[in-house]
Amino acid sequence: MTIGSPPSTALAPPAAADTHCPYCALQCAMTLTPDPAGSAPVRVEGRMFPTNRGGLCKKGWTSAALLASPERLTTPLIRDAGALRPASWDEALERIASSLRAIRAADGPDAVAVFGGGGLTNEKAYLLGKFARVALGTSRIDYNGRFCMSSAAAAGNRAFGIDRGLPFPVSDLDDADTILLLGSNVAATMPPLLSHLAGARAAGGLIVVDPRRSQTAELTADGAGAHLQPAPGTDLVLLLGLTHIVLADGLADRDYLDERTVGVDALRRSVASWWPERVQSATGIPVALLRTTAHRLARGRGTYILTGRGVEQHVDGTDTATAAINLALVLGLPGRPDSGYGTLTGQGNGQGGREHGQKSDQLPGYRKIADPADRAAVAAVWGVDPDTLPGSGVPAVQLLGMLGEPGGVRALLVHGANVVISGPDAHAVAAGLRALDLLVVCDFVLSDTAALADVVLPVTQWAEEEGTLTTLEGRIIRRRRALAPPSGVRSELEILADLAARLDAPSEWPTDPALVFAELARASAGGIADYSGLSHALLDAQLAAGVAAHWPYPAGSDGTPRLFAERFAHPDGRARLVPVQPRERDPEAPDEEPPHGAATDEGAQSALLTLITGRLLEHYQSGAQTRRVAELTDAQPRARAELHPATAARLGIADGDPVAVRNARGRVIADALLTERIRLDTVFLPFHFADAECANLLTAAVADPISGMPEFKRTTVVVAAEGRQGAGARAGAARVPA
Ligand SMILES: Nc1nc2c(c(=O)[nH]1)N[C@H]1C(S)=C(S)[C@@H](COP(=O)(O)OP(=O)(O)OC[C@H]3O[C@@H](n4cnc5c(=O)[nH]c(N)nc54)[C@H](O)[C@@H]3O)O[C@H]1N2
Ligand SMILES: Nc1nc2c(c(=O)[nH]1)N[C@H]1C(S)=C(S)[C@@H](COP(=O)(O)OP(=O)(O)OC[C@H]3O[C@@H](n4cnc5c(=O)[nH]c(N)nc54)[C@H](O)[C@@H]3O)O[C@H]1N2
Ligand code: SF4
Ligand SMILES: [Mo]
Repeated sequence: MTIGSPPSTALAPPAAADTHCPYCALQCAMTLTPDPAGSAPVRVEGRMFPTNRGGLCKKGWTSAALLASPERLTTPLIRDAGALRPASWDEALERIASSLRAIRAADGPDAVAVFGGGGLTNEKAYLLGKFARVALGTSRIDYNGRFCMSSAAAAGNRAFGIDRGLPFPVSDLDDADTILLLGSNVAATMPPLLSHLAGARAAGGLIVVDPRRSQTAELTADGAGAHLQPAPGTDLVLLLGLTHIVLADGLADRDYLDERTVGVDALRRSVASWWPERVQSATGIPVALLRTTAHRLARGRGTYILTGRGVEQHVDGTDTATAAINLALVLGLPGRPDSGYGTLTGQGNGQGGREHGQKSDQLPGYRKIADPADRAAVAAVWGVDPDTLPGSGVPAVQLLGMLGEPGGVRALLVHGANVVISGPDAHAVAAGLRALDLLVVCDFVLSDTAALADVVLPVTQWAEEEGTLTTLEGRIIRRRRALAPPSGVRSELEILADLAARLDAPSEWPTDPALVFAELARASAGGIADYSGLSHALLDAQLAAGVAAHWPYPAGSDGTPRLFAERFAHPDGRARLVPVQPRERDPEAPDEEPPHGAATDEGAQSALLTLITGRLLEHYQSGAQTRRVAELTDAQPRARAELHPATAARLGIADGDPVAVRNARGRVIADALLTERIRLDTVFLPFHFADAECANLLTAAVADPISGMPEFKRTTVVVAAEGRQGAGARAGAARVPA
C-alpha cells in the first residue's frame, strides 16, 4: 500500500477563510478571521449565502470558542490501570493495531466494528467506509445518521428511487403560498431558515404539525397559518386522513397521478376507511381543521410538504414519511417548479454522510454493497478483488446491541458520534461499551463516549481542516482551513492512513483531502449520488463565482439543483405510491411497556405520561461540544422537563422543582419547566445532557423494521416530584387525559 502526499496541515493558513458553521445541515456561511488578541483564535462573521443570508444562530456565533478551549484534547490517551493517561501517537496507534490484529485473528473481521457520524466531511466519511471494508474487512459499520435521517431516506428511496433531503434549493421556499411542516421545530433547530418561511406566513399558509406548541408552531399565530397538535405518534393517521380528503373531495391532480406515478388504485383503497371523524378520534385534530388543511394544500399556488425528526424518529417513521410523500404525490407537488416535498436533513453533513459508505449496506455514491455491479465498480477504484469486500452489516441499534456479546463485537472504533448520550437505552449502550475489549474514540474533546474508551485520539476541528460537506439542499460546499491545528492533533485522514499501513491493508490511503475527494468522485461515478464532475479546485472556482453545485453532478454536467422535473429515479421514471397503514403495536414497543409500579389510582402522586425528546436552540445533539461553550451553558445549564401546569399541579410540582421521570429502563432527574405549550399527557426532555439528565436513559432500543430508526419520540414514563418518587410508585400512577 502507499500513503499519499503530506497532509495539508503543512500549508500556511490564509488570512481569512470563507467557510461554514460546524454544526447543523443548514451550513450557514461564515468568514473566519484570525484574532490573536481575542478570546477565541478566530473571529466569526456571518456571510451572505442562499441558505442563511448572512444570519447565524447562537451556536454559530459561539462556534469558535471550542477551538482553543482548555478542554481541547491535544495528545492521545491510553487507558492504563483503569485511568486514561497521555501517550505518544506511535504508542497509541500501535496499541490499536496490535489489538485489532489479535481480535481479528481470534474471532474474524466482524468482531471489529466502526461507528461513524453525520458531522464528518465527505472525505472522512468516504475514507472511514473504505477503511472498514478494505483495511478491517468488516461488514459492521454504521453511524449516528441512522438515528437521524434513516426513515426519511428509506421512504425517499422507495418512493422516488433517490434520497436527497430537499430535491430543490432552500430558497425555492421563499415563494411558497403554503408550507406543511411536520415534526420540525426550525425556529430552534435552524433559525436562519425562518426567513424562507416568511412568504408562506404572509400568505397565511404556514401549517405546523407538532404535539407541542413549539417556537415554530408559535409562528402560525395571528393569521400566519395553523397549528395542528396531534397526539404524539399519530401523524401517520393524520396523513392518511388528509390524503383521504384530497381524494374524496376531488382535490387530487389526476393527470400527474396518471403520468408520473404508479399505484394510485392501491393507495385509494388504503386510505378509503380513514374518514375524517375516525382520524379526529385517533389524532385529536378536529374534522373542520383537517378539511381546511387539505383544501389549503390543494390551493395550487406553491405548496411544500416538509418533514423533520418529530415524525421520522418513530418505529413507524418510514411509513409516516411515506404517507407524507403519498400526500405530496396525490397533490402533484414533487417536481413542480413552485412546489415539492422534502425532509430537513439534520447534521452538518447529514446528507453527504449518508451517501459515501458509512451505512451498513452501502458503498460510495449511494451504491449498494449487495449489488455485484456496484461492488465491482468500487473495488476497481480501490484496486481490490470485489470478492474481498464484506457484505451488508447491521444498522446502528442492532450494532450497539452486539457490543461485548458472544459472537458479537469485541472492538469498536468511533468517529464523530457520542453514542452513550444519543443512542436509545443509554444504560445498555454504556454497558456494551464497557464490555468491549477495545474501544477507540477519535474526538477533539473528551466526550461522554471518549471517557469510556481504551484509546482516545485527538483530531482536528472544522476551522483547521479542508474538505467538503453536502447541505440539506444537496449542495456540495467547501470547508476551509482558517488556522493551524494545535500541535499534537492529527486529522482523521492521517489516522486512517496510518492504521491502514500498520494493518498491511491493500489500496491507497491518501491524506490530502483534495486527493481523497478525487478518489471519492471516481468511486461515485455512475452511482446515484454521483460527484464525479467535481473537485476541490472546481468547487473553489464556483464558490468565487457564486455558482452552486448540487448532486447528481456527473462529469460533463452542471449539477442538479432541482430533481424530478422530468422523471423520478426509478427505471421507469415514475414515483411509487406505497400504501401504508398504522401497524399493530409491537408488544416490545415502549408504549406498551408498563413502567414499574405504574397503575391508575385516585390520589396518585405520579402520572403516566408520554415522553417526547428533542432539542433546545442553545445545544447541539449530545452536547459534547455546546456543553463546553460558556455562553451556551449559561443560557441552558441543565435539562428541564416541560410539563403542563395542570399536570404539574396535580402532582404537587411547582416551576423549577426537581422531577423524576422514570420507567423500566432508567430514571432522569430534571427541573420542571411549566408551560402551556405542551399537552396534558406529555412531558418533553431535551436529549443534550449527560448523567442523571440523559433523556436516552428512558428510550427503548426498538427500531423501525425498514429503516432501523429507534423510537425517540414516544416513550411511556412515570413522572413525579423528585423525593416523592417512592410514595408515587406505591400509590400508583394515574394516566393524565389529553
Ligand atoms: N439547536 C439545535 N439545532 C439542531 C440540532 C441540535 O441538536 N440543536 N440538531 C440538528 C439535527 S442533527 C437535526 S436531526 C435537526 C432536528 O430538527 P427538528 O426535527 O426540528 O428537531 P426535534 O427537536 O428533534 O423535533 C422537532 C419537533 O418534533 C416534535 N415532535 C415530537 N414527537 C412528535 C410527533 O409524534 N409528531 C410530530 N408531528 N411532532 C413531534 C417535537 O415536539 C419537536 O418540536 O436539528 C438540527 N439542528
Ligand atoms: N432521545 C433522542 N435521542 C436522539 C435524538 C433525539 O431527537 N432524541 N436525535 C438523534 C439525532 S437526529 C442525531 S443526529 C444523533 C446525534 O448523535 P451524536 O452522535 O451524539 O451527535 P453529536 O453530539 O454531534 O456527537 C458528535 C461527536 O463527535 C465529535 N466530532 C465532531 N466533529 C468530528 C469530526 O470531524 N471527527 C471526529 N472524530 N469527531 C467529531 C463531537 O465532539 C461529538 O463528541 O442523536 C440522536 N439521538
Ligand atoms: S442554524 Fe445551524 S448552521 Fe446555522 S449557525 Fe445555527 S447551528 Fe450553525
Ligand atoms: Mo440528526
